Amino acid sequence: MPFVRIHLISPTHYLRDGALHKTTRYWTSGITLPYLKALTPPEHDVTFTDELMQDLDVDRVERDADVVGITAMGPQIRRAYDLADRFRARGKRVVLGGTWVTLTAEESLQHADAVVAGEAELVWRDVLDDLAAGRSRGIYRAERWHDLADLPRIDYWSLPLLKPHAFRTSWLYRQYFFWPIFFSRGCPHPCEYCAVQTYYQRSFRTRPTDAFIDEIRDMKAIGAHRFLFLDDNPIAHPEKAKEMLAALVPERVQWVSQATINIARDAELLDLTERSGCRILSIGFESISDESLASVSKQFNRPSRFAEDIAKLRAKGIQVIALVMVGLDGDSLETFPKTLRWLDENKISFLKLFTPAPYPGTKFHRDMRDAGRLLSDDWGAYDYGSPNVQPLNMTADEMLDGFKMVYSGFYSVRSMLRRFVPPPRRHLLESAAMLVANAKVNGYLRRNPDAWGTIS
Ligand code: B12
Ligand code: SF4
Repeated sequence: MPFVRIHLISPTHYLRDGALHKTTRYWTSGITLPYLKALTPPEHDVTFTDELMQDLDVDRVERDADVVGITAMGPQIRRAYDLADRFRARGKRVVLGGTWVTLTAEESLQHADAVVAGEAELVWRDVLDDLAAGRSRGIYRAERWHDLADLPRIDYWSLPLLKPHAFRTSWLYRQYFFWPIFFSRGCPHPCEYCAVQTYYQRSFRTRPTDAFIDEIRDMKAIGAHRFLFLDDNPIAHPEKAKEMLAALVPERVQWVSQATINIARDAELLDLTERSGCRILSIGFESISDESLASVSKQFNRPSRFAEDIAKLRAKGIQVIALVMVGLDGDSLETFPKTLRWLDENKISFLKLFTPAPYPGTKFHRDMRDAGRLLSDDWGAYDYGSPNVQPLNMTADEMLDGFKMVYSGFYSVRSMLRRFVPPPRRHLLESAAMLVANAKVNGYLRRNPDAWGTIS
């Protein structure tokens, strides 16, 4: 096959004034671009740009690339389509892939020569072969899920968010940076708004424990000791998770992840979670209303047990980041102050607040469309702070006012004092880092009132 020059792009999203959103603030580093590069047959040349942190040199891509590969999440899709259209108009062959694209494959193909729907592992080589030969099958979807064995290693130093020099020279930066890795893919739960379970069709797989631990050791060898699991729910198969965590204990690392609250409900799992070095968990509580949870099929979450579960996590020295949605069908105007009180009382360390985001392809999107409750079809507005769905028990403006009240209330100095004083006795440094993160969001929200929906 002829040699192909590929440029991969993770675009950013447009701000309301049309400017491009930029940040270096995120501590959540993805691996999509370095991973796709590692997956590419070695005869090709691959470069990439993560536009969230770096500027895209459009002229250089037009000059130097044959194929442009673009991924996108959430509202980034609008920028992804714009870039795809532009590069195609300049004669480049364009491939689109990723979560959003997978769930809108036909639409995405209108902007690309090829679309990878689902995982790239088993089809990427074919896509490149076809494009190099001047043909395309359109939508490429692997016939089965990859078994997650023998995965390629990424070049860790090329992570877009990482500042290699700072990592090598600054103790503070080394404490702050989390190295991304994943143990599992998918999630078997039925939450109807969730793009992850839709993309993976509720399947769930884990990597072989040995291979996962090998990678942890390789990363430790370059100085990594704090890890970010990119998994959406690594404990979905508790016995597999226990096997992996038990193997992680002797590695003496620290890690953070997303997980369901079920992690607090299995004593052995929770014990291993603590002993293997877990410091922070992002938990999708979603709502303190049973009715709201039922409206999106997330009844496995039980608000009546949340306080007890959070207390168990805090007793293990684990900081809890709460993911919460406001404006669901069981919510009323009273839900907002109640939610803020609940967050304060349970001493939640950090909050990611969402208005319902009906991502295309999900059941939630179909239901809202069929009920005539979608307020926008501009994908660029599909972030977590816009009124994309007509709420049932309030107006869209009331939902947004409540959203802002909870967000700014949570990041107010008063709430920070209630949540962090007195601090938990264990892992004081982690609490201090969380407090600083809260203070930064406080400042960020005041400076960027339009960016609330994409704080991640
Ligand atoms: C890390 C991460 C981030 C980081 C990214 C930092 C960075 N740029 O490095 C941060 C925190 C910034 C982030 C932000 C957001 N994120 Co995010 N993020 C993730 C996360 C946890 C991991 C991504 C990753 O590295 N995965 C590992 C790689 C290997 O897997 P992958 O990306 O799926 O890629 C595979 C395939 O999909 C495919 N593929 C993917 N792209 C492409 C492209 C091409 C050309 C090809 C051929 C193949 C291909 O090939 C890969 C191998 O099989 C995912 C969840 C997840 N578990 O994947 C959510 C996820 C992608 N994020 C999501 C969302 C919604 C967002 C936000 C929009 C949320 C918000 N607040 O509004 C923001 C966007 C902010 C913005 N500026 O626009 C959603 C996407 C849903 C959707 N329908 O689009 C996900 C799935 C989370 C979720 N639970 O819903 N995110
Ligand atoms: S538990 Fe989380 S990842 Fe799993 S389906 Fe529900 S929202 Fe999605």
